[in-house]
Amino acid sequence: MKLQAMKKLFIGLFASFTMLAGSTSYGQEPLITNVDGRTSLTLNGVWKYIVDPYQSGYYDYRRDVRDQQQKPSTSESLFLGYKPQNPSDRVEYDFDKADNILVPRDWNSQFEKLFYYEGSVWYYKKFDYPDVKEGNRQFLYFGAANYEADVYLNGKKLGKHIGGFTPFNFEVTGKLKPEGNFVIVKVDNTRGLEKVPTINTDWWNYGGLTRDVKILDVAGTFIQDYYIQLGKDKNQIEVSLVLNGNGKANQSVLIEIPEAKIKATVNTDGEGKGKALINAKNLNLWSPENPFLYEVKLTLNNNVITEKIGFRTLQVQGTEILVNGKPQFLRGICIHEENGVRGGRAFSRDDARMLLGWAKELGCNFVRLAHYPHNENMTRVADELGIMVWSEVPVYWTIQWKNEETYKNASHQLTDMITRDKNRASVIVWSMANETPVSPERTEFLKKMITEARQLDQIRLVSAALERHTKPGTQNTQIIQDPMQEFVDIIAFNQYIGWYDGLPEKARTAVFDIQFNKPVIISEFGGGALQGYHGEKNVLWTEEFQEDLYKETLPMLEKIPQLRGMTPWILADFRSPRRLLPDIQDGWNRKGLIAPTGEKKKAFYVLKDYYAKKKAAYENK
Ligand code: GCB
Repeated sequence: MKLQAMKKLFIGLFASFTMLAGSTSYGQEPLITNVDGRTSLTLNGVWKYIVDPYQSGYYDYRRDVRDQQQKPSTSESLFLGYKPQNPSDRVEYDFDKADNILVPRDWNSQFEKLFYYEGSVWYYKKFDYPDVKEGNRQFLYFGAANYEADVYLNGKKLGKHIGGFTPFNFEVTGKLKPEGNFVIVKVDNTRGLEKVPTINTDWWNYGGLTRDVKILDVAGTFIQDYYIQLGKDKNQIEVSLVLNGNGKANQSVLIEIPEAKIKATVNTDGEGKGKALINAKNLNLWSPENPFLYEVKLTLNNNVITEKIGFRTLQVQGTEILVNGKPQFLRGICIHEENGVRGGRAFSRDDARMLLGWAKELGCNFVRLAHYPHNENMTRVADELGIMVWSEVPVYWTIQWKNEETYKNASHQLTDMITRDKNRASVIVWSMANETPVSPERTEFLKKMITEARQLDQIRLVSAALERHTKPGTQNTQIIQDPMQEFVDIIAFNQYIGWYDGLPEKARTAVFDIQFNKPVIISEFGGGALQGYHGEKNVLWTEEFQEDLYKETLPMLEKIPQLRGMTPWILADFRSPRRLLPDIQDGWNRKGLIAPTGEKKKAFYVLKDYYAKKKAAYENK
């Protein structure tokens, strides 16, 4: 059907909403989104690896960076896959003889010898690319590499990416051969003071190509990125998109949502960008109770991308969080991106189904994906299951607030997180930080980040996990002394009364004095327990202690008038090098409600009961 002949719904160019599409990832080319909806060749599977703690494949003996291009016949080149050809060729590495490693996966959980390893590992993968379609373009895409990745294709450097939890891509058009291509990536997870996160965290520094790797194959001019979500009005879908390619100017993109009987065109300007408002009456709105996703089709020059997208409105009014106009109580739980049952970083759909399935079993309608952007499967499965999401960047504890590079890094991670997940109805909160010490520089840093987040996305709520303190001169009045309260949409704070602060009974007399008329979420509370260790409730580390802590904490929090949700710490025990108590911790943070074996602890059921009551109380609001 011709575009002109189509019955057009109201479409207008307008300036009022976010232009989300088309941001640049850190040191990289613009990010391509909805990679699962595109033609691709997976490079997941078995790779070869060389552990290189002194980075001798990168630096020479004077610690100068080796030749960036392949220099045959000497070992004085980078580890670029060169094969000896002459008897005098001295090449001191051999990827073909190297051991296998699985991608995606961290290296720590694959090999005991790499469990504590922090440093450089070279990854190598051979692949053929037989069917290069005339005029098409290819991009090498990484879901994430922790923390820095230097990427080479067929012996030539494509670029470098910094930041361990966000995707990146490089154009490789014209660089692929029908046979015998090879990708080499130097991944380095060395911690650094100036990095984001910095050297001190309470989670495992899993290194490696931890998420999917693939070659995306797109048309010469293609839809690189788009935003399709409801704005404030439940009858209007806001669309913005960005094309990439020589033919990007003055194009028409067809948007179809067959189940909503929507067909509309969006025209691009001279820069290949387009915006539109599409009238949409009687949409089946996404909510935790009804996680309905529409199939959305975007067509440019007969090339189609599809994606399942949910539509819902989101607002804060006074102390209420409204989804589709309905007040919510966020029955949440914090989650680390880890599959303790298998060991290592979570990365797959199955991992996401396991973790979010547990959250569902607990009665959750909300999760806090701590403390960094999780893999895309998490937010997609959350969309499917009807679980609202708090998504965070690793601005954790003590970042270098005065370092401009550190800011740039944090800002890029924020941008890429939002760029990747802006079409997920499940995502309702972008979190800027966790437990950052108050100072003027810190506040400036976070305020700048908030401004950026709001420029990218005017619909999601902005927050940060702050800290609370006992008000000086009082016995047990709890206050938040953080100027960030003024700038966030939701006041969120972590509090550990009964664990790091007194015993659980301290909760009985605690009173929270929160000065802002905004919704409040308790972004963390909890205590450690070793699953299977039983005793009196006053014995630390027993399941009974943790159970009692939950029983004492919930009534305390209930007294906060603005309380609109919580995400206790944490769904499952997780690995942390800071947790060294023998026979109890053994390298695990034990605040999980579920053990690494999948066994539930007693406190799980306390929270589950509470959430069942909360759900019933909110049902008729
Ligand atoms: C916190 C941090 C979290 C830690 C937790 C703990 O406040 O935000 O990352 O793991 O406490 O267990 O101490």
